[in-house]
Amino acid sequence: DSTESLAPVVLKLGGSVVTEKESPETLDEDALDAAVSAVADAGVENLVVVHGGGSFGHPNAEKHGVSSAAGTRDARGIYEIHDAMRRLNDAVVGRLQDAGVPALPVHPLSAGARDDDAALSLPLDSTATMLGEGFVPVLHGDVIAHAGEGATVVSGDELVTRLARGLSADRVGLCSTVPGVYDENEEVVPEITAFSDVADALGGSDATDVTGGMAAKVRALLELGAPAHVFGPDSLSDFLAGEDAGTVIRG
Ligand code: IP8
Repeated sequence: DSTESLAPVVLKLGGSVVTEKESPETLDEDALDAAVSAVADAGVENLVVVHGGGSFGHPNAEKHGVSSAAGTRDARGIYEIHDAMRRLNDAVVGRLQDAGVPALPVHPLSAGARDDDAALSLPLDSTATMLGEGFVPVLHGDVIAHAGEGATVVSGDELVTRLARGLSADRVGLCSTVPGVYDENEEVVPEITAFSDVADALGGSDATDVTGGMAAKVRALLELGAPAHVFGPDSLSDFLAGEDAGTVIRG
């Protein structure tokens, strides 16, 4: 990549933050407004936003039996999943623009792909050029063409990893509904520098993706090459102001 000098901040807004997870295709208006205001007030230069699906996209993916490993060749089904995520992206981009943030959409389906080992490729020229021109690119979990599978899901977390590495991000923020990574006593761990710091709480050093989100997430974030902060909506302004928020993961 020829995009090394930009050193952006990559912020993921979890689907559980911006939508009401229990009601199909419903925005969490208050939470979305609060997140949008925090981004607008912070005025971070070189910001890339990624959002997940929450109550958008996931139900459609489930209906068509599509995950990041299992694909479909049903173009209508693929488009249905993409369209749900695109409509959520429209809402996020629209609200950011209404708040004065120069947000623009980037749709992974149109640019990314997986090879037959499921490795993700996503050219970053458009995102990097948008950043260079002062825009705030807003990507989203999506479906993408996958060699040998048709199309599969690409999660917001995978996009964060790709963006952080490919753009040599300065800092990464993952804003979800939990205030950080918990220890055994459900206290937020302030800093993780090795998986062994949280192995007991997260289910052992051999735990892989199947045991669920956090262990795999922490492992991926330790490999990122940029400090990653895992925090809840109340800490979004702190993170954007450059302060430590929630759990800081430094590999
Ligand atoms: O919520 C969802 O992205 P995620 C993408 O970050 C879908 O896993 C379901 C199309």
